[in-house]
Amino acid sequence: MGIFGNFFKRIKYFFTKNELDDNFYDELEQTLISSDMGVNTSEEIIEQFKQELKSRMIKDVNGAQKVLREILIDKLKFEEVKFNYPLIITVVGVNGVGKTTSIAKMANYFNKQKKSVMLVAGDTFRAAATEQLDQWANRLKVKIVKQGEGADSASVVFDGITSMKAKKIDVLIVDTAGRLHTKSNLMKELEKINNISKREYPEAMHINLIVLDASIGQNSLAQVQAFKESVNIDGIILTKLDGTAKGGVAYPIVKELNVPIVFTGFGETVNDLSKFNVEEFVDKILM
Ligand SMILES: Nc1nc2c(ncn2[C@@H]2O[C@H](COP(=O)(O)OP(=O)(O)OP(=O)(O)O)[C@@H](O)[C@H]2O)c(=O)[nH]1
Ligand SMILES: [Mg+2]
Repeated sequence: MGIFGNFFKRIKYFFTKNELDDNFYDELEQTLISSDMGVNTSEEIIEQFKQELKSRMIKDVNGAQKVLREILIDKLKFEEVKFNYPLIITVVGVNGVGKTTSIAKMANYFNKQKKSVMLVAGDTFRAAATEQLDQWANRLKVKIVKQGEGADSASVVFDGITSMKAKKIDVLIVDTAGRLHTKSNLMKELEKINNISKREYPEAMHINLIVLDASIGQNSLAQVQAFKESVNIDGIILTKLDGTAKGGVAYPIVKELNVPIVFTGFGETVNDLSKFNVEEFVDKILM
């Protein structure tokens, strides 16, 4: 199975098999819904699609496909996130979505751009979390700042920033715990991490990226809403697009957060990460 297999094949197939008749829109809507776009977003896209076809007097399937492409691109399009250095990325998201793996992938990504990287083991909730990040740091030969299980994660971040400044590191990437059953504690912890980062290094660029597992579809939306209430989210890392994910969930997520997808993840190795490119993403759907 290639990247984003299911969703893309289905929409391509849809355009090769259908004429622009009465059933066309209903069936397209069903196709969008079954791609994890959700009912509201699918309806909205179909409405806009109909209006565009009408106002531009497009009556052929090829022309229609191009219009749908434009709409799908437009909905995920943002000005490119430009990284400034020193850069501090705090990675948030619930349990198991791929935070730690994405951090390793980003460390590799920035290393390839000739930027120095340091990791912060801010998930102090369990010992294994620090060990896991430590293993990645060793494998990638990047520096790591850690304390261990039960430590105050904001204090690990404080250490990280102190060390980042002393060693003139370009990119600090902070891992965080993701347990929602301690939601209010978790959110307070994230707030504290954010405050300390900004206070200790106001000249740096600070961003919070939320990691979302595309393979769980609409459930990602509930996670987004929970985080959005408490932390400022600057961008999205959409992971596990290599599995059974259909990719359409990107649409309601981006609409809810109104921030761009910055990276996509599509596997378990450090190279399975791309800077998000909206045209490429949509062309896998349609072309
Ligand atoms: N197929 C696939 N697997 C992934 C991807 N990203 C992460 N994983 C796997 O998902 C599992 C969880 O990844 P982690 O990075 O540990 O997730 P986490 O969010 O840090 O989890 P916690 O620390 O427990 O909250 C691991 O088995 C990863 O190898 C991806 O893009 N594709
Ligand atoms: Mg983790």
